[in-house]
Amino acid sequence: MYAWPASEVPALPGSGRDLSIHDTATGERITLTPGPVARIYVCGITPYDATHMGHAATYNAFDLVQRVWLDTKRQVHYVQNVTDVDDPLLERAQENGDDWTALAERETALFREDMTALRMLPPRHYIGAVEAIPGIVPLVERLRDLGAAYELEGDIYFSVESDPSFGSVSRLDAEAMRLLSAERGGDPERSGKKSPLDPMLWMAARDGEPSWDGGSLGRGRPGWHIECVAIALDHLGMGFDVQGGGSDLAFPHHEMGASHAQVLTGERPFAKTYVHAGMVALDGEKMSKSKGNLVFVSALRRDGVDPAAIRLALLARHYRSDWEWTDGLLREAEERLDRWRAAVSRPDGRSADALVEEIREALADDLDSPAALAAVDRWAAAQSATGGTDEGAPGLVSRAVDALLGVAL
Ligand code: 5CA
Ligand code: ZN
Repeated sequence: MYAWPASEVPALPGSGRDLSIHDTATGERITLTPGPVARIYVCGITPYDATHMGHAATYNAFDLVQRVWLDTKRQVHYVQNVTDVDDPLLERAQENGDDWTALAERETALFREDMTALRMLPPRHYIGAVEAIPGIVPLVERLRDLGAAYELEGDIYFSVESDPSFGSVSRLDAEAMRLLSAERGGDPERSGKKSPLDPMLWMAARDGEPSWDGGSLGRGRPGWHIECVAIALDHLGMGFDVQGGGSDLAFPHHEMGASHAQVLTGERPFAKTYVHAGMVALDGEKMSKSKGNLVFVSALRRDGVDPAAIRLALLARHYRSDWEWTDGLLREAEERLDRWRAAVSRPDGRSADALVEEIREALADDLDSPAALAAVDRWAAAQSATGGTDEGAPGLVSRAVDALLGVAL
């Protein structure tokens, strides 16, 4: 499907630094050294409700990864999916007496608008689960032929025991895996499975639910993890640079995806690095569609909030920490935006060459966006206190803030 329009990324003098980032699978910092074309897969939305600040924070983190890579003069091959058929989407449509395809299309359209307004760079390939089905079916058939998948009452499950490296993404113990599996879309209680953790690859058609021709699998619909594997393998291949998402995807989603792909291809790794953003909460609880404690990007935009201020509010928190959304954070971001805009609106100013390097250094250091904001704050404060005579400085700051932080001044 189509994605959304790209905002221009201004070129900056000199070159950026290689990104050092926390990798979930090793628990360590890794300096990423992709080839001339960096490859990244970021898990997309399940479109049954509007984009909330938690989603926006996660996509902001991976937008920064791209911007750091672009600043090192690499191209970026970015792929994102849309889980446009899955249980929560069908359940929500049923509750509201809505058509599930209309719901998915409406919420995906709103997501595109939100991403455009926030200046998130679009993926090169934006792929829906439904359109990926013809590519998913042969993968499930191959897993079955390899003895890594089995049938249970018409449904097809993946056997986690078929992957000797299962567990290497999240490094959780069996009990933690079991709890998270139950919480996040798995069915550890279903009897007849080889291991309680085994995830579904193909769900046989249920009455009243949409289903597709699955060839030798029979009619049905795809499981969640195989969806992202099929799309990533099709558009990026094995060994791509980064798989990203919120920390709630480390297990089971990214663990299972890595296992599926590794068993399918006999190669490792699926992604070279697994990067996870922290969870954004509201009133002490993780913001989630199922709990309903949400602040929507589109609602703020409707209230007249400048999307650049929303983006600055996201940047004020480190991507890896869990944090709480507050109205105060948005007010601080609006004030910061005003200060920065006043500082760049002057015809000349304090030299900004060192500032560009400070922003680059902060982002290369595990995407330390709060440190990058602090550096711009210092420049803006000095600019309004004493000024300067560098005619290129305000323009350079605008371009750097746009190129590296996605904020249009
Ligand atoms: N469609 C799947 C991924 S294939 C999915 O998880 N969709 S989602 O709509 O539930 O989430 C989209 C992205 O937002 C995921 O990366 C998820 O980890 C992230 N996310 C969801 N809730 C939050 C939150 N409260 N804070 C930060 N990130 C979040
Ligand atoms: Zn995914």
